[in-house]
Amino acid sequence: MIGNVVTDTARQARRPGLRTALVVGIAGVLGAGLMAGPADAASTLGASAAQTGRYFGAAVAAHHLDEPAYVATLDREFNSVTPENEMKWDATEPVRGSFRYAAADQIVAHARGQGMLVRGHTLVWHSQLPSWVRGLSTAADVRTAMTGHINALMSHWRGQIHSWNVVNEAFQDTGARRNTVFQSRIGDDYIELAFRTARAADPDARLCYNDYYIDDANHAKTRAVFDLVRDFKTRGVPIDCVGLQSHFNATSPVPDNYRQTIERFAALGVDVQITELEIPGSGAAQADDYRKVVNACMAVARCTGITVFGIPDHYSWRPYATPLLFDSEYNKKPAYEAVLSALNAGGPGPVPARS
Ligand code: 9MR
Repeated sequence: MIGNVVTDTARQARRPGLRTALVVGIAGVLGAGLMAGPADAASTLGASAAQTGRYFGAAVAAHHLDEPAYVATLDREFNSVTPENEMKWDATEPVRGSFRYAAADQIVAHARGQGMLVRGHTLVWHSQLPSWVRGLSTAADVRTAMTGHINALMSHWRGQIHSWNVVNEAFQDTGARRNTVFQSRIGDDYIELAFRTARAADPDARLCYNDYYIDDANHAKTRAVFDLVRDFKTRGVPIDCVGLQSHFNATSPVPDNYRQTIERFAALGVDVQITELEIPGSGAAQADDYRKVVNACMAVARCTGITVFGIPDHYSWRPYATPLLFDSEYNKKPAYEAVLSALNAGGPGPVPARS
């Protein structure tokens, strides 16, 4: 029963040992080519995504979890969460070796209580990085700090995280590596070290490389990430997914080749997840763009989930752009309806990342 997939996915999230078997089971039940027809139309984002074995998630902030309307919308519509800031390095290890998990724990507990998946965001990133890390001067010291941080966080939530953004935003728009403390002290190999460390720390979590402005296959930055993934796959470095942040706006619109970009990543043997989706606007144009994005994901079996970067517009990191699916009164915007019908229109079910 397709309707039970959400529940099964939810349950297995709490019983990580069953995950692989259930993902394979879900794929088997749905079949690679199964299309969900109008008769199956679900009435919430999460349930409609689950019809093809996908999730539909939101970035959430722990300090909103005491607001009834926020929580009601989250619990009704979404079956995955990403902590917007609470798992970042400055929040979790502000002082070397001294870890703070309470805010992120609150989100994880809420999500798991509701049977939602949790995306971990993020382990290695140049931003929201405490000054003690930026101040480290030797390769050995940065290596120890980085692997220690990955091990601590991934052990703390071992078995509870569906996918981790292991490394975030490592490239510049030119395709060159971003000059971070990790890059400048350890060198090019730091990404590989991070992924190998992550695999050992939580073998059940899917390991993602996550970035913005990699939505167009022709951009230099996208090509640099293709090369990274191809290289890792060739050499057996663990990587399971690429996160397309997909922060779209007037100067960086949804590219016409978005679906092809997703296909090209998938063809390298990784899942694709849309991880921080936002598109400014309020009417038909915004709805059309959201539809385009969801249709592109639904067309590719290995595009396994979509996360919007917040719930109501006024809590967006760019509130003036009103880039989300709910207005500040939690009313559904036209973009919401577009997303729901695109999800209900179906598409090929996802292929398990590692079976
Ligand atoms: O939404 C986040 C905002 O609350 C923070 O102040 C900001 C700090 O850089 O980070 C925002 O989220 C970022 C995300 O974690 C990674 N991709 C870019 C997002 C916007 O900066």
